[in-house]
Amino acid sequence: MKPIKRHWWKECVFYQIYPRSFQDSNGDGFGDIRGIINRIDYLVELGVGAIWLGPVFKSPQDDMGYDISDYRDIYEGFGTLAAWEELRDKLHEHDTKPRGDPAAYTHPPLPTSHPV
Ligand SMILES: [Ca+2]
Repeated sequence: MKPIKRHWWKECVFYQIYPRSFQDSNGDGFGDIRGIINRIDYLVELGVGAIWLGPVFKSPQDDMGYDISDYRDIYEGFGTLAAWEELRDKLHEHDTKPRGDPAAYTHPPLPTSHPV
């Protein structure tokens, strides 16, 4: 009998986070990466194995962050690249995998002059 091939992504709990509305850490009314970091214990308590994270990349925000202008940087409303790295590292400490929203990767970065 052929052994069953197990895949982590078929067996763990995914939790989708839309960063803009998940948790605001500084009172500006806009969810941010620090807010997600502050809620990691809650996510771990739920038994979450992977985070499906909406786009936090640099963007003019004409399409709620899906209009990414730079995949190598973070939109300032969400925080900094250092905050993103802290989130990634803390999730890994809890054996939780951060995963980007696939829809955010289907569009090439827009030039700043692109008419949206
Ligand atoms: Ca905020």
